[in-house]
Amino acid sequence: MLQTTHNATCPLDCPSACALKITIEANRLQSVRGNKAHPFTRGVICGKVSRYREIQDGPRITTPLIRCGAKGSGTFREASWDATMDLAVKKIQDAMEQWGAESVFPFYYAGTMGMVQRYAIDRLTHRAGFSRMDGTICYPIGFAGWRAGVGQAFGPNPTEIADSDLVILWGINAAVTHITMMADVKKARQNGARLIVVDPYRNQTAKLADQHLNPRPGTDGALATAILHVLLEENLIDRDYLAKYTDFDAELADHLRSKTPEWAASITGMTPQVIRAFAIEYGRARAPFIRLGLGMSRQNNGAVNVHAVSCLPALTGAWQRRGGGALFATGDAFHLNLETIRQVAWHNGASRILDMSRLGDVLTSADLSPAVRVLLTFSANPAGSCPDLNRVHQGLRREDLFTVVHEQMMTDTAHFADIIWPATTFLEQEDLFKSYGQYTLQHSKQILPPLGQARCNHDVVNELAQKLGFREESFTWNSGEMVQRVLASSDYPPAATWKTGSYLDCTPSWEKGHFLHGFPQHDGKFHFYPGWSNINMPKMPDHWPVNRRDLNDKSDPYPLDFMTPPTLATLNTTFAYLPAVAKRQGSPRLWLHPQDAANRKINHNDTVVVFNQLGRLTMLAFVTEDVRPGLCLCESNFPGQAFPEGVSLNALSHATTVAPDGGAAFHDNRVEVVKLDQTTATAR
Ligand SMILES: Nc1nc2c(c(=O)[nH]1)N[C@H]1C(S)=C(S)[C@@H](COP(=O)(O)OP(=O)(O)OC[C@H]3O[C@@H](n4cnc5c(=O)[nH]c(N)nc54)[C@H](O)[C@@H]3O)O[C@H]1N2
Ligand SMILES: Nc1nc2c(c(=O)[nH]1)N[C@H]1C(S)=C(S)[C@@H](COP(=O)(O)OP(=O)(O)OC[C@H]3O[C@@H](n4cnc5c(=O)[nH]c(N)nc54)[C@H](O)[C@@H]3O)O[C@H]1N2
Ligand code: SF4
Ligand SMILES: [Mo]
Repeated sequence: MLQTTHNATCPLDCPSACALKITIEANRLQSVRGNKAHPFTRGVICGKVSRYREIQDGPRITTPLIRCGAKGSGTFREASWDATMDLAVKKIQDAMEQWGAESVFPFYYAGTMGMVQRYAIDRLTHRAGFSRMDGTICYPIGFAGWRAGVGQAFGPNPTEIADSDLVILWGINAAVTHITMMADVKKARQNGARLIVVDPYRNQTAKLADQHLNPRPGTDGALATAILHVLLEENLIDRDYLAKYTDFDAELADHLRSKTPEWAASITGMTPQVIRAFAIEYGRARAPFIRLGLGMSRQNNGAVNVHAVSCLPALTGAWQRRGGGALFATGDAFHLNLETIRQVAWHNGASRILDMSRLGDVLTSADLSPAVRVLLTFSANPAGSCPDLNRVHQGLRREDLFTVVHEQMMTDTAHFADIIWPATTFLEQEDLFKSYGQYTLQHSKQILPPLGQARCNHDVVNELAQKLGFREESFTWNSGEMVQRVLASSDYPPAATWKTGSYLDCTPSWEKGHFLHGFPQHDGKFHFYPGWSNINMPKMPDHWPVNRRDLNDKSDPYPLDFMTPPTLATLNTTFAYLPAVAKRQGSPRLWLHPQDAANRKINHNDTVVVFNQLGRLTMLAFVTEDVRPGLCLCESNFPGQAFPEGVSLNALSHATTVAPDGGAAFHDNRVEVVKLDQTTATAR
């Protein structure tokens, strides 16, 4: 049989956005490899996507389904697209008539990062006047922190890390979440650079590092501010740079005077000596590079912490040197005009905006008027990924809520559906991709026919819109036309003319990436003064004590910090529903320090119950010194069925709105842990 090889882009919500080489034979996927010619991928991809056949040929949903058992029971019967579409249209029209268009709530995220598929539902939302969604689940906390100082989400090319003499991976578990970048870290080390990882636990990346610094979660603001103090005290600063490129002034110098390593030690749980040595090593390095992660931002004070860390290269002027500076994300470098896809101009501004991170509240609050009656979910698994998950499940169980789920797999969310529509995979649809960790714009054509009756988001949205009576032209274009229109309206050449075949290099110039012509702020300067819109936030780099641990009152009597960072085997909850992956993952394990385990008479592999005011989960104890005393965690992304409670880790995550722009503080929760047999009286 004839084999053919095609270019594609990994569609998953991962900063690497790898360029792929897809081999097919007789309309079946044979292999997925990294594109060796691509300047960032360089032929290396992760194991899970190289095994993508497990999804492509795996337990996919292939026909529309209608619920036939009790809500949430997961029993469905096969139905046709026409019948399910007509039912959905009727439910939407009824809801619009009885309660208004805002009673319909489309919920989506980045199951596919392709612009055309991901944002398709927006134009229907805007045209119909449905409730709009505030997409807070991942990015806004960190971005607010970065934007406060630097201004926009771009910076040096991450491949420049290879030229650094001190690489600092700060709150990013790159060996798991951004493996492609580790190639440049490795090159830097071969050239003699040291690698320091700043992370509350000894994660996969910390295990590879020359040094692991382990502040308590949510204390990076204190650590960074103390480093600023030492740099100033030791005169390891660049005064010319500060004057030309920043808003540094005497008041700030004064403020920093009391922020000693001793002050930070009491907050971070590190020693003053380690903090001072770190600051001096940073100040003396020729070109230190800090890669900040989203992980460190998932705290109630995350924005303040990200901003404080971003101040370090501004104080020393490290930005000016090849291999030096910092990077948080790259997405603002692309300047894509997505209006053709999203049609933001269509909404009249009157329709309300609901916060995706507070879905439990949205679905169960008696105060919301009109209540949500129809929930349409695309490319997202809120019944696994949203905080306060018991409340989300409670809402999804409502008999007066009609839920439509467009999915590839029978996820936790699909279980709660009234209708399930089969979704295509990235190999079965066309799209355009930017990235949040590198600088290439990529185009992927459809390579395989849809499996069964699967359809892409774009086509489903167009059909739904037409059946609802909307006649605008953009509901008639196909995915390929959409790609062309977005490129043309963004002043990019047509994809067919790209010399490399599937990507365009959009890396900012060296001067731009290092902000040598100024920072993208109104005054062209880096802002040590963050100018938060929320007046309760600190005026200058500092520790902001608003985390769960800082509440320290009767409303939060749980003694252990609890985090839920991702693992290598899954990408959020994608892959988690594959039997082979579930087997590889094993049971959920609670990492617990030996001291905390001993205090509770818990032994390795004991069954434990982890609980707080939001819920309880049963797991196996994993007693290890890789977490510090007072911290426990479970590496996340298990399906609900992995726990006897039938609900996943976010049963323990608070859905508190995070300042200044919203978000979910997934790594800022508190719990208590007991051995299973002692729990009945204490845990609920
Ligand atoms: N294999 C795999 N890759 C992924 C994902 C996945 O699920 N699996 N998810 C993708 C997505 S959607 C995203 S957004 C990215 C996220 O990727 P990252 O930016 O790496 O974020 P996390 O993995 O959530 O957390 C990274 C680290 O932050 C640490 N951390 C938590 N709180 C703090 C803190 O207060 N201070 C500091 N210094 N560190 C802290 C955690 O311990 C963790 O080790 O990864 C993407 N890549
Ligand atoms: N405890 C805890 N919770 C977290 C996090 C954490 O670190 N800890 N991380 C958070 C973060 S950073 C994020 S980004 C969110 C992610 O949360 P979600 O956006 O819910 O991400 P996934 O769980 O990957 O779900 C995406 C779903 O989209 C489906 N999908 C893929 N492609 C397509 C397509 O083309 N069309 C359609 N219709 N469906 C498609 C996949 O099958 C998958 O089930 O989770 C958050 N939740
Ligand atoms: S999940 Fe990330 S590392 Fe794996 S192939 Fe996709 S983009 Fe690359
Ligand atoms: Mo994310």
